[in-house]
Amino acid sequence: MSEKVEIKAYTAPAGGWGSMKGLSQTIRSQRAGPETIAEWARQNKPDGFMCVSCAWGKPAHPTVAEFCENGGKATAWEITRFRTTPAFFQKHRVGDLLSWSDHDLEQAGRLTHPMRYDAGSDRYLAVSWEEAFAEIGAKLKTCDPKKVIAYASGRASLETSYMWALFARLHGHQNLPDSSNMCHETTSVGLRSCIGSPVGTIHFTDYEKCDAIFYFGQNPGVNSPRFLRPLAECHQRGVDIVVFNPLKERGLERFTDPQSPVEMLTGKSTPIASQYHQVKAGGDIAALLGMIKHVVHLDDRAHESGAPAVIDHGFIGQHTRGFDAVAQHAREADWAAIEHESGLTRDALESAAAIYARAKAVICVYGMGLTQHVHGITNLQMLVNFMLLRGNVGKPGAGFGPVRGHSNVQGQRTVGITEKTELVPVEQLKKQFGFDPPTDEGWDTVGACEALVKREVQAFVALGGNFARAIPDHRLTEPAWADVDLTVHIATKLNRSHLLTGRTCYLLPCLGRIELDRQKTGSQTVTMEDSFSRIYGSRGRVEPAADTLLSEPAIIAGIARATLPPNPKVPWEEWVADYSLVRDAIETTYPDQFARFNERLHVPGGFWKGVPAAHRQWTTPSGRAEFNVPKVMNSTGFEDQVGRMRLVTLRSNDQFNTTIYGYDDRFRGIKGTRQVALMNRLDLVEMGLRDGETVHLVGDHGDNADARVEGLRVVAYDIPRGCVGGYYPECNPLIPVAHHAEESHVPAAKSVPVRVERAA
Ligand SMILES: Nc1nc2c(c(=O)[nH]1)N[C@H]1C(S)=C(S)[C@@H](COP(=O)(O)OP(=O)(O)OC[C@H]3O[C@@H](n4cnc5c(=O)[nH]c(N)nc54)[C@H](O)[C@@H]3O)O[C@H]1N2
Ligand SMILES: Nc1nc2c(c(=O)[nH]1)N[C@H]1C(S)=C(S)[C@@H](COP(=O)(O)OP(=O)(O)OC[C@H]3O[C@@H](n4cnc5c(=O)[nH]c(N)nc54)[C@H](O)[C@@H]3O)O[C@H]1N2
Ligand SMILES: [Mo]
Repeated sequence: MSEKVEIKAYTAPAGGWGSMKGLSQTIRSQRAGPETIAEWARQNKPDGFMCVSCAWGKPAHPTVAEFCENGGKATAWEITRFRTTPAFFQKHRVGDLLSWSDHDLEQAGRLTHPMRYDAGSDRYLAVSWEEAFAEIGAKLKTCDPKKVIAYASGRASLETSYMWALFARLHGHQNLPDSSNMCHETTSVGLRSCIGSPVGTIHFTDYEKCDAIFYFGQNPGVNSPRFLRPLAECHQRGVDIVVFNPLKERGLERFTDPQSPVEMLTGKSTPIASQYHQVKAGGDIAALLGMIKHVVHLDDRAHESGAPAVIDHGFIGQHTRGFDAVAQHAREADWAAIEHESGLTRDALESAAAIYARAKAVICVYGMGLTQHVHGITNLQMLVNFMLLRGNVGKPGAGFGPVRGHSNVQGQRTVGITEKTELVPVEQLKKQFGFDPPTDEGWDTVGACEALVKREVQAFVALGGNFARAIPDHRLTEPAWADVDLTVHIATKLNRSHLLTGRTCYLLPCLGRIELDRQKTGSQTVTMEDSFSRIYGSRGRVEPAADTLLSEPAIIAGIARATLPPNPKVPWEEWVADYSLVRDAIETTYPDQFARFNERLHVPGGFWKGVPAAHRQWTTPSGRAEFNVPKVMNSTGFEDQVGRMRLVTLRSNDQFNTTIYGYDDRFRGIKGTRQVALMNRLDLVEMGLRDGETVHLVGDHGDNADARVEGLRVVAYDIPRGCVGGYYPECNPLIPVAHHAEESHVPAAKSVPVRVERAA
């Protein structure tokens, strides 16, 4: 906690002066110089660098300031004046740093030197890069490759990610969990099984062509604020925006464009949602079923009266499979059950469905509110059912718009970071690099957590991120790190994962994307893929935080050369000298998606890697888009019981994942603390609790009945009954490792069974 706690409803729109103030606070807190302002001007521009925050699209014709409050914060946070030097580690023992908050650890600044943990003094000590690579390589050589994990957070470039995945496979494993496993893996698995393509199907320009948007469980005001302007433009064009979210998120209610002098000076704002449905956490399956039921009903009625059909039977006959069973299931569904499970009334769902039934082109947007549930796949299947009814995929202005998280998380999967053999061009790799890639399935994030808890992991090497903090069940996972032989973290800033040291432990500082990356052939460009499957070049220009830093490709090459026998087909050193050679290798491995890669990387607006479903090519086993009858009525994966609440873990406006910029969640009116439990007023009355009182959240799942997060302040909040909101990652100890999405294994962080206990 950094400042005075203040909890007061915030009434201003998203964007506007509030976002300006948010930016200036970050500039001050990072002592950022004029270069930060200069970099903001280059952010997300064709000749600039691609934002290190989210994966939102980079338009071909950017605005003057193509960055948002949170992208601006991310830039200032990376090019901060603060440094975490060897002197810092001399001063602070690891045992002491363990008591620091996530905010304070990263606030210490950019890491500058390679460091090795010394258990005797409980300190990190500076080492040379040569020593670090030599020891890491020697240890990795002695490990059973099947017990080595190579984690990747979704920020690393396509070049880095390709080298990373190749290094793992050359070593003999594909234990390649990545942040996507905690995020949109439900999209990868769910969309692939229904429409063949594992990613969104829309183009950026489809927002100019749609006439309705159905918007589930994504918070653009905080997590993708550059989306707010297209949304406001949609509203101004008369597009209906129908939102499903347990919380009233300000960015979905109204927005003032900070780049519009008129709006800024007059205080005018544009409303966003035309309907806002506060669905229960885990209630989307029922909400979608209710809407499907109504559309089927309207279509049946039209059929009887000879009026034009409401459902696109032509599309369904030509392109899909399984419609009749879903239509029949919807006809038979009981409104009382739908209302109970969704927390929404029949009237509300029918009026939402009426918008859908008359819209000619619908985009469906979604985020973690659908993917992070035990039955997240069923959420997506229901979304697909809904969209197929009127052929809303593969036509202008229509399709799926999952909003991805990390700036290159989608791209990492494209270039081989996956534990699944069927997604890897094994024969091509074999030919290209002359080795036999492993074909047994590797560990994903849940697999890695289970192996960790069972003490099966020999080495854990992380390309960025804060794995230990982002994963579930810290109670079981945190103590397990001490039993890992080798932990290695390639990172820009200090975080808690670096303090949970293995028997041998290295912390390797790298360049950030905004920094100039000088190699033998000159300064280098890297590439990213955004939420719209478009690929862009990104060039850093800022002087590196220290001259002792290496680039991520150089660090991977250093470790790989020390670990693997020489292979003339894998020219690590030449790749590091010239990243365009890595792009050539990527093009050879994935010729369809990366044709003429080096030529096209500076095309304004990026180049499109191609998504078959966007052309109505269904690469499913049946060759058709699949309807699926839901087997469950909600996505929680547990029974309702008296006293059991659904915990929804949330991001504040002042964080990027486990990076906590500050303690001001402006839109929710919570300042100075993250130790809160947001609850419905009626639940408080029923439990005899007062607003502002201190409570504990206690696990209520067979696997974590003794997990607790203590000392939370109750905030009476506009949230459906039976739900409680708390912050991620503070509430992660309450999520059991086993509580994850079926099939995709994404931890089910949006409905966790908990009980609320009054503090004594
Ligand atoms: N500033 C900033 N930007 C970020 C991030 C960040 O932390 N900070 N993180 C990045 C990453 S990695 C990701 S994955 C994305 C995450 O971006 P989002 O997908 O927006 O993720 P969350 O904020 O976790 O949750 C999204 C919304 O889901 C709602 N929700 C919860 N449960 C349910 C439910 O059962 N049904 C429905 N319909 N809604 C529900 C919540 O109220 C919340 O508004 O953002 C990326 N961008
Ligand atoms: N309860 C709950 N848990 C969740 C979620 C949730 O909604 N609820 N969301 C999940 C999601 S969607 C995600 S994506 C994960 C996030 O999990 P991660 O991606 O592992 O976590 P981050 O917080 O993004 O990682 C921050 C760290 O990345 C490092 N870093 C920053 N920039 C760079 C760089 O350029 N290079 C390198 N090498 N390192 C860098 C810094 O050291 C920083 O401390 O968390 C998941 N966990
Ligand atoms: Mo994410």
